[in-house]
Amino acid sequence: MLKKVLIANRGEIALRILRACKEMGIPTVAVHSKVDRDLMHVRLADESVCIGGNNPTESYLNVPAIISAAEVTNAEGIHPGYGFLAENADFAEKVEKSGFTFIGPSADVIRLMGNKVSAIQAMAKTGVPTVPGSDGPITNNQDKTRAIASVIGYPVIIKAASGGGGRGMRVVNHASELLQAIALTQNEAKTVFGDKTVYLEKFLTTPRHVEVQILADSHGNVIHLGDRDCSLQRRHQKVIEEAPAPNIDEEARQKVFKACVQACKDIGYQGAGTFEFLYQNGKFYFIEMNTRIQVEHPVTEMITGINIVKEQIRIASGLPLSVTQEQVSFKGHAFECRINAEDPNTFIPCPGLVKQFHAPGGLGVRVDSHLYSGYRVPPNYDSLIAKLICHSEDRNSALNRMLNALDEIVVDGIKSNIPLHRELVRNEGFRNVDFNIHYLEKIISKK
Ligand code: MV4
Repeated sequence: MLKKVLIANRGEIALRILRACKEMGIPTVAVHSKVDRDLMHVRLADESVCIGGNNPTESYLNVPAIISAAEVTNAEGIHPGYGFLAENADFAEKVEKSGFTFIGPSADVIRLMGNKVSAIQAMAKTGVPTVPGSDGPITNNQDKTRAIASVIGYPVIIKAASGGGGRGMRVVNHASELLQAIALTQNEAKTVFGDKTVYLEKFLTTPRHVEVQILADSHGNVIHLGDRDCSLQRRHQKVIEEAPAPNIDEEARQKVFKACVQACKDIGYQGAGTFEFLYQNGKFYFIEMNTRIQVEHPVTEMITGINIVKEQIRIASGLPLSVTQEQVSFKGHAFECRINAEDPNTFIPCPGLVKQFHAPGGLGVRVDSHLYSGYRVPPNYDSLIAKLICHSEDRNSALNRMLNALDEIVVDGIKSNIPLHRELVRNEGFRNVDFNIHYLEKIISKK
């Protein structure tokens, strides 16, 4: 087992990782920016190092500072959490070259998945269903590009190979707009990512976002932990997630689980990973793979009883997964509400002093949060302050449990999106699983 783990992140996920380490008896190192010295996990860690200023580039993105902190504290593993350096292949490589263990997949696999064109090609090759598209980068051959789009049929979507998570995309409704849209997306991609490569896909108009969690160890064992629905989102920020994804065609689902497991074996995946799909008319279409622990992993933990962060640490330590696929069972239904420090109507971030924090409780209620009464939410980072997770035997009772928990929770002193969650959990379309990726933005625009 890793002898000491450095947590290269902040907020709730840093605390989540710290808790896993403590349960496993692994000493921890917290690294933090100046303003983050009062974070909950910094207080609880065995050691802490201030690695720089409040701007993320000076601290949580500061690779030499993080590696130096690992050196002076004699850490063995480095957990990147999500965001920041979590999917930075160069960071993973530098961590390993400096003699530490990156808690995540190899730099090569991160790189393969970071380029969306190579990711899709790798997936298509192993039998994961993909979106009909250009099967590679768009070339300079404009006649060929026009032909591809017209065979696929409009609308199509142009995406940057170095994009992902909703950055660098453009929908094209008519052939007359195709070439200009490609040129615009290429220019933006060049500016934002330093890579003008773009590709083309059929644009699915009303899909749901369904993703599959997998775990793969260094002994060739690969398992899936089922799926999650993350369709309720605004501007590519997820707001409520659930597991399992409701109303999914069971045959298509089992087939896609198998394909994801096989894909991990074929590409030599190691660690926790998520396959992102669009799901429409009973079919799955792969769009991207995430090579990190995800914000919404707790809903999967609640229905499987498997501690995904502990499995990540076991895998990085060279140990086998603690369970086989046959030992994984799915029980009940779970939701996660992302509580953000923001205005519930305008979505403008609202950092500041949390005068009072009260966490809800009871059977099947989980709160992943670094908040405490008297904590000041700094303005420098993302506005996620708590994840409220409720589990129960079925979807409806889990929603009712969430309603209670949302009534109990108190975050005083700053604005939060708790009022929005109270509304969403009562929303008829949401309760009836009558939604897609556009549903939340439609609700908001009607208010
Ligand atoms: C799409 C799509 C429709 N058709 N691709 C947005 C984020 C990035 N991960 C991929 N995205 C999309 N790709 C095709 N071929 C619609 C989206 C999309 C979306 C996807 C998942 C969750 C929310 C979304 C919101 C808007 C658009």
